[in-house]
Amino acid sequence: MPRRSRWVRAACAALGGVIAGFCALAVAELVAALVRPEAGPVTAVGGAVIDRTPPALKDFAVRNFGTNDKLVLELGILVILALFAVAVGLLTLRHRIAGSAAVLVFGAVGAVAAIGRPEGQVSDALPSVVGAVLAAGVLYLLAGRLSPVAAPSSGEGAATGFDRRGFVLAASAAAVVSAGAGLLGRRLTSAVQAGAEASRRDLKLPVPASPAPAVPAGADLGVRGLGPFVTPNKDFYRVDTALVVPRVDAEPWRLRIHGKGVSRPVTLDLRDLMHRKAVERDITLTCVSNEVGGPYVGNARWLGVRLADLLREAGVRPPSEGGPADQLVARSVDGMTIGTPVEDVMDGREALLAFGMNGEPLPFAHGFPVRMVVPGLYGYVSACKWIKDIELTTFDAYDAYWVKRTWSRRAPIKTQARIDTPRPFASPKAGTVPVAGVAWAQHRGITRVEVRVDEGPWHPARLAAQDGRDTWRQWVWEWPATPGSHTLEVRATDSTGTVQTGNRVGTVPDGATGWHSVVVDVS
Ligand SMILES: Nc1nc2c(c(=O)[nH]1)N[C@H]1C(S)=C(S)[C@@H](COP(=O)(O)O)O[C@H]1N2
Ligand SMILES: [Mo]
Repeated sequence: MPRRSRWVRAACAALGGVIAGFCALAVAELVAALVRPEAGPVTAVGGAVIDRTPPALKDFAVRNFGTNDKLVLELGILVILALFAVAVGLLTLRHRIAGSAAVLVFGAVGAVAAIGRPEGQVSDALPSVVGAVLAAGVLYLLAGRLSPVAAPSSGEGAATGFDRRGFVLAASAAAVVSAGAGLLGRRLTSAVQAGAEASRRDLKLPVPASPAPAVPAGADLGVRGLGPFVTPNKDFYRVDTALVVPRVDAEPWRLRIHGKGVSRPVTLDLRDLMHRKAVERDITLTCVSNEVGGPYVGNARWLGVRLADLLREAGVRPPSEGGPADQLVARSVDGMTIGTPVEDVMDGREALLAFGMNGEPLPFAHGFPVRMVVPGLYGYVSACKWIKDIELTTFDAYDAYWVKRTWSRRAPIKTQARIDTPRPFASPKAGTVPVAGVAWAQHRGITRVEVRVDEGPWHPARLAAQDGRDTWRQWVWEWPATPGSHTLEVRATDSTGTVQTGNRVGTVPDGATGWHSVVVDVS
C-alpha cells in the first residue's frame, strides 16, 4: 500500500476509535438517563476516583481548583479516554477483534466503578455495559472498512488502499446516530430533573414559629474588602463529593429515623417536617478542609426543625441520660455518610434539619430538600446534604465516609480568625489602614481578636456586634502603617477564654490551626 494511503488509513483508524468512544459515552448517557444520571461512566469513574483520593490530594484539589475541582477531574477523565480511544483505534489495524475487546474492558471498568459507589446498585452497570457493547460493534464494523483492497483503477492485484467511501459513510452514520442518542439522553435527564425543579419552585416555606433574632445593627462593619455578614446563597462555599448535584424531587422524598434506642422509628415527608414548629437561626458553617485563612466558611440564616425534638419523640435519649447510641449516622441520597455525636445534637444547641437558606428553599447544591446543620461541628461530621436516613448507632460500630479516609471521628470547629483586608501583597499608602476580617468559634462565640505587626505587641481589634455564639464575628483594627514590607498576624479568643493557638497544623485529621498572616508592602 502506498505510504500516503497508509497514513490516511492510520488516521481513519484513530478516528474510528474516537467515534467508538463517543458512541460508548453517548449511548451510556441515554441509558443512564433511564437508570439514573449518576450511573453514567464518566460520573461513576470520577466518583470512584473521589472515593479513593487520599485526603492530602483531595485537599490539594479543593485548594487549587476550588469548586472547579470536579470539572478538572471530569475533563481529565475525558482527555485520558480520548487518548485511549486513539490507541484502541490504531490497535484495530493489527487486530480487529482486540480493538473491540479493549472497548469491552473499558466498559467493565465503568461498570465496576458504578456498582462500587457508596449507593451503587447492580443496575448502575447498565450504562457502561450497553454503551461498551454497542461501541465494540461500531468499532468492529469501522475497522472492517479499513481492510486493504485493490483500488479499482490500479488494475493489479496488490492492495493499494482501502474503501474510503465506505469508511466515511459508516463513520458518519455512527457519529450521527451516537449524537442523537446522547442528545436524547440529555433531554430525558432534564425532563426527570424538571420534576425536582418544579417541586423546589412550588415549595412554600413555613413562617418561623421561632424567628431568628434580628441581626444587630453593628454586626456588619461595612469595611471595604470585608464580605457581608450573611453570605448570599450564590456565594456560599460548596464542598461535597457529588460530580452531579443530586436534584431530589421533594414529593416522593422521605426521611427515616431508626436504629439503636429508637423505640418509635418514623418516616417523615417534607410536609410532616414543615408542619412542625419551624425554627430560624443564623449559623456559620465551616469545612474541615479550610486552610488557615481559607474561603470554606460561610454564614447563613437557616430555617428548619429541631433535630433533638424529633429524636426525643422517636424515643432517643442522649448518652448522658443512659441512651445506648452515641453516634447519629446521616445518609444522603448520593451515599454520603456523616457521623455526628448524639450528645452534641441533643445538648440544647440549635441542631437543625433545615429546608430553608436565607429566605428560600435550600438550593440544590446545598442539599434540597433537607440537610442537617449543627452549630460548632465541621461540615463532614454534621452537615449532611440531601439527607434521607438517620440511623442511631455507636462510634464503635460504624465509621462514616471521611472517617474511613483517615479523618477524625469527632471534629468540633477550631477557633479561627482570618484577615480579609488588606489582601496579601497589597500596597496600601502609609497612614491609617483598616485591617479587618472575620473570626469564628461556633457555639462558643468570639470574645477577643488581636492583631500584631512584624511580631510586635498584640493590639486588640474592635469587634462587630455579636449576632450569636453560633455565627462568625467581624473585626477591624486601625493600623498606623509605616512604609516598608510588613507582616500582619491575627488571633482570636473564644468565650471559654482559650486563645487561638499559633501552632501550625494542616487540615488532616481534624482541622487546621495557626495564625493567619498577610504580608503587605506599604508605600
Ligand atoms: N451529601 C453530602 N453532604 C455533605 C457533603 C457531601 O459530600 N455530601 N459534604 C459535607 C462537607 S465536607 C461540608 S464542609 C458541608 C458543606 O456544605 P455546603 O456545600 O452547603 O457549604 O457539607 C457536608 N455535607
Ligand atoms: Mo467539609
